[in-house]
Amino acid sequence: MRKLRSVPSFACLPALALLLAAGLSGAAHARGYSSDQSVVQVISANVGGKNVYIPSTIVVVPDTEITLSLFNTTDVPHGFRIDGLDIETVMPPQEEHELKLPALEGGHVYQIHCQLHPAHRTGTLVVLSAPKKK
Ligand SMILES: [Cu+2]
Repeated sequence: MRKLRSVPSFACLPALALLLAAGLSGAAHARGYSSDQSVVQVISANVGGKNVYIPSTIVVVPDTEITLSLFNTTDVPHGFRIDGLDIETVMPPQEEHELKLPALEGGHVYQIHCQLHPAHRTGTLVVLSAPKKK
């Protein structure tokens, strides 16, 4: 039987290099990529009889002010509350609504929920860890 050797995989290096270039330098990007994360779009929707946030996990970079563009696709108001930040808003039905987030410290995860209807499905806000300084 042939013995398998553990060989480091270098296949992911080009992708990693692209991510580092995009995330750290803010310089030119390959077509279709952007480092602009100033606005994140989220919708509140009813899927299969359950109210959900789409995306249910929002990922943002640290130390950067972010605007959430919230669109409530349903016919009733829904809440959007981030307990750990003591931030909340009410999204009017069928309307787009902006919520500004302050610059957040990296490496934290926050739960998002509808304060008007606690039974609704929750979301998560993930603030990425800051890149290590050289
Ligand atoms: Cu709700």
